[in-house]
Amino acid sequence: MQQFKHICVIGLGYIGLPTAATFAAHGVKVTGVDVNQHAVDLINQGKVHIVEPDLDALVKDVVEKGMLSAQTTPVAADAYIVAVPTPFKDNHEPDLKYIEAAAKAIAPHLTKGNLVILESTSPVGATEQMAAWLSEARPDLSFPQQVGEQADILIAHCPERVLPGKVLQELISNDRIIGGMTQRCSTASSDLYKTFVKGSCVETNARTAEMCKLTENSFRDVNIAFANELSIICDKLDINVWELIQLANRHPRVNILQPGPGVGGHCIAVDPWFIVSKTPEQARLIRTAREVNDSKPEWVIDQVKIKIAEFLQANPEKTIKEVTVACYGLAFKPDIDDLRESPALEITKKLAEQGLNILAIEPNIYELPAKLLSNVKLISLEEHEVADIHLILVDHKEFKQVNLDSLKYILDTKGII
Ligand code: SAJ
Repeated sequence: MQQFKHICVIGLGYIGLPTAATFAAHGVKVTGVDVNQHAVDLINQGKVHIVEPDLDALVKDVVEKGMLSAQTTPVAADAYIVAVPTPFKDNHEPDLKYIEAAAKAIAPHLTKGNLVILESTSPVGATEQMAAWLSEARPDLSFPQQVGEQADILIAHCPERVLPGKVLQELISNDRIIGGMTQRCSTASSDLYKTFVKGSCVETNARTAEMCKLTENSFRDVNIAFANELSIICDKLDINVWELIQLANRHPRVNILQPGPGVGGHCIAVDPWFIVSKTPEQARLIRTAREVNDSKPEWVIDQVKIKIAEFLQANPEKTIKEVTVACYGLAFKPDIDDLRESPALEITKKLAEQGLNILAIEPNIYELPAKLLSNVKLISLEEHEVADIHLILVDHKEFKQVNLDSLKYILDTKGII
């Protein structure tokens, strides 16, 4: 079994930092690398720049023990883990510029026997591309794409699959897909992850590992799209979609997910496009699911307009400028403070742009993001009754604890009432 005493984790975001801290807590010395100087400084003080349960205490502990330190450039190490973002460009084509930059930063430090693992969610072929960038920069070393098992440098794709909000638990308990470019690459990667992974380390090749991660998130996206489409159909047919799904799910082989205001976050709304961009002709269902989920916020906004019209008809003394809409939740999913790619935030912003008075109720944040206009005011849940229209966008636990049933003009996109 290969021993890894010192590793370098490139990218200290939502995945890289928890991974770095977990290795450090299990006896591996970790140098964390990030281009964000502010994040590096905070980590070196034992603090964190992202919100994830228990991460702050873990980082503090491993930094104090001298097992984790951060800097802006890589160093020589036994293994490198690349956990940088893989966004898409305007045309939904994956953008590998951060992987390229990471490969170029690692390359000068590589020595024979090193392992380089790509953890970032990536389109099929990205690991081979990373290997090509590394070999271009280091013609003195051999790589798996050139000499197979004899390579000086071992390369694998081991996608992260942890759920935001449960990252520290799932890092340890989930099975890990290990996609080595050769068997030796897979064996070395399994050895590394077995430092802390309690689930199985399941070995395959790099391309299958890439596709596996994309498949998992596309599976969820397609299933959420089904639920979202059902909710629109049910609205037309005057059927309660929540009751319908509950009833259908009583069938032993049916398990429909929940509709909502759209799909947010930086994974499920992004990763399916990596399949579509490689195989546009074939990935018809996957593309349609993305389109269904992406169009849901507009449908919600149309529903709000209908509710406002009803309200104004019943309250002719009011003008549209005087109508107040309370938006319950801004985060991209329940019980977190993460507003990135959030359909709830997008809907709130678009309603505000139409000149409506918006009251945002988001128990997980203390100030509104700058991109919301001044006609949006953050209020506490206790003050909710001042609003005319009530729009539930996120099923935060706090919202389930108050009685909203008696409110007259209410739109519940999450089925909490
Ligand atoms: N959503 C629904 N209905 C549902 C479930 C979710 O509308 O029934 C919405 C949520 O509100 C949210 C979005 O989907 O806006 C995504 O939330 P999520 O909880 O399904 O997933 P993420 O994005 O937080 O994390 C996913 C996970 N993937 C799968 O469950 C297959 C996680 O395991 C991955 O590691 C993560 O993506 C990632 O990093 O790729």
